[in-house]
Amino acid sequence: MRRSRAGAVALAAAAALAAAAVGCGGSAEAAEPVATTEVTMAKSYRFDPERIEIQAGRTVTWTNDDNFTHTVRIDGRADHEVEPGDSVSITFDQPGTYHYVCRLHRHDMDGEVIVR
Ligand SMILES: [Cu+2]
Repeated sequence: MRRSRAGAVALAAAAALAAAAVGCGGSAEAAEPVATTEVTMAKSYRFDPERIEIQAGRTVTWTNDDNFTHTVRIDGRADHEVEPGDSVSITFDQPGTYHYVCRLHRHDMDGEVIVR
């Protein structure tokens, strides 16, 4: 009896570990760049998707679906304020990796545009 109970506990622990491992894999996958030119400033201070991938010469549009003003400031470039319901479009002519933040919520909101 005691032995089988211990076995059940070990199994439960193994299952919990497996579930945790799956959770890690899921969040790493979410950080993969998404091939799109549309980024939403979604509710609760985030860019969705955070990392995108586009071809050189394409224009990316950020749309603010949140209830607060956000901004898009590509590193080394001018800041763009986006009111709720508004959007801003930026064209990327040169290949490279462009990191950007929301100037107002830089600790919560940042993203990356990878231009091929
Ligand atoms: Cu913001």
